[in-house]
Amino acid sequence: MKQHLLRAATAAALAFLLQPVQAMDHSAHVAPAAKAAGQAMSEGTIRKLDLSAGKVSIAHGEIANLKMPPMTMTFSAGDPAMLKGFKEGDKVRFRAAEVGGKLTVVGIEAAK
Ligand SMILES: [Cu+2]
Repeated sequence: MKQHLLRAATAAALAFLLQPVQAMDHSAHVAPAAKAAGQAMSEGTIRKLDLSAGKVSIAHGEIANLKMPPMTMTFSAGDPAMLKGFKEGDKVRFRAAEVGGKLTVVGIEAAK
């Protein structure tokens, strides 16, 4: 029985190793819309969250598309619902853009 389980595990490991490389490329699942448009994500840490106001303060690294150096600042959320599930101190990857003259987070995800 043990021998049988071991053989099954080995087969599974082999099958995993033999997968095409793209199948293991998890980045394909990250913000497909942003990726498709060639839009870079920025990195940061959430400092403050205000779901009712739809605002988020982020200590962010360089935001290339906005030509912005690293700083801590407050963004509007394109959709306040996108802030749900995040908390202060969370490391995130996000897409910021100027929307109607306001610096806005248009996409956000947890950073690993
Ligand atoms: Cu900034």
